[in-house]
Amino acid sequence: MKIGITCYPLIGGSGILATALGSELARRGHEVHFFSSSKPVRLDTSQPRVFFHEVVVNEYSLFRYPDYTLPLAVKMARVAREERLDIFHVHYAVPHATAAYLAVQMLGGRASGAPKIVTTLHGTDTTLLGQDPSYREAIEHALSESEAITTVSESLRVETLSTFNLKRPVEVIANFFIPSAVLREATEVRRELGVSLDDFLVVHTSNVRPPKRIDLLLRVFAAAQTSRSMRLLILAGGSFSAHASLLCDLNLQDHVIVKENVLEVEEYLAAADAGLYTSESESFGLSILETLFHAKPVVAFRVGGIPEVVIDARSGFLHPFGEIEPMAASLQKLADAPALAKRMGEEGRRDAEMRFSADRIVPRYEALYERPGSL
Ligand code: GMT
Repeated sequence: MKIGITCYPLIGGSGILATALGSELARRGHEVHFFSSSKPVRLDTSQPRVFFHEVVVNEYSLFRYPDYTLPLAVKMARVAREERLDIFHVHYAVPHATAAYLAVQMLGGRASGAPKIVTTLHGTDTTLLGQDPSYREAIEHALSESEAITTVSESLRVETLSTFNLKRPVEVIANFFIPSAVLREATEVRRELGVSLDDFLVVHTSNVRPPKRIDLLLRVFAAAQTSRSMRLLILAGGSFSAHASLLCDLNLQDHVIVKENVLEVEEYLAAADAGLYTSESESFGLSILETLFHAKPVVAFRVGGIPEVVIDARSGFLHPFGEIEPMAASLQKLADAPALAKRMGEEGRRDAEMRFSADRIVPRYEALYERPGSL
């Protein structure tokens, strides 16, 4: 098939997932066309059957705010016409699902053979923008014009159904992950970080935006005292400056290592002993899945879709949101019992491979694309 994928290009779960999906579809013989404002960070355009179409935004002086939706819709319509695309698969509803609808209308509608729209909701497009009166109706409209709607977890499906008035089913297709070969040995990575092999290295990777609750991350870590020296590595997909003062207030400067805008997170995940995640809301937690794939147990709050990814007491420890002391105690438990941490990590990897591998998930999207249209 010929599939158009629209996503955000930056470090963020929806763009990362869309990029992995497109690459995997191309590997399986489909032709994949990406639409975004710049090349998605993990996209390799040297792969066969993968194309990237940059959406250029003009900053006309009359516009107080630059408009992205219309140039995106025009680009999607033009490429669909020239390349005869079968599918528009948009990741994150705003504004991608609306742009897909406009593109289909520009092409004369579905009856004229315009691509089928598949919308995958990733989280904040429902949980945040879906609650915003300036967006809710537009999202609901775009979803009702999508041939298929998917969410990345059951928790997000339930929230989507209670947020929007939808007349079509919402299907859950979970995220997947394909670990790449880790090139540097753990010892080398730890040497770079100044972390000894005896230290218990806890890793956190996220875009460090407000829902990730970096304040709680630092407080949990500060509360976790153990007989073993413990270090925290934060791989921040953005600037960490907003959190620097709390780091000092908690006297953690010598225990926390912050690396900003690291694109290759996997070698750090592989070199760590456990993952720590303190989001207040998370539809799935792709970073958590990446951590599990590297055989590290995860300590996290039991929010959103996280319990669908981490199995409490098997691949990690989950606690009610905001409970700092029990979270810290779980970290201590793992640090003080390396065999337990290793066993839980292995269990997590086995479980992740069984439930969230590309071979399990990607055929579900292919089946959706092939299903006869319903609009
Ligand atoms: O807010 C973010 O974390 C970014 C957002 C995105 O769309 O890039 O992440 C969402 O999508 C990811 C991929 O499906 C999920 O793993 C994240 O849990 C989800 N974030 C939230 O729900 C807050």
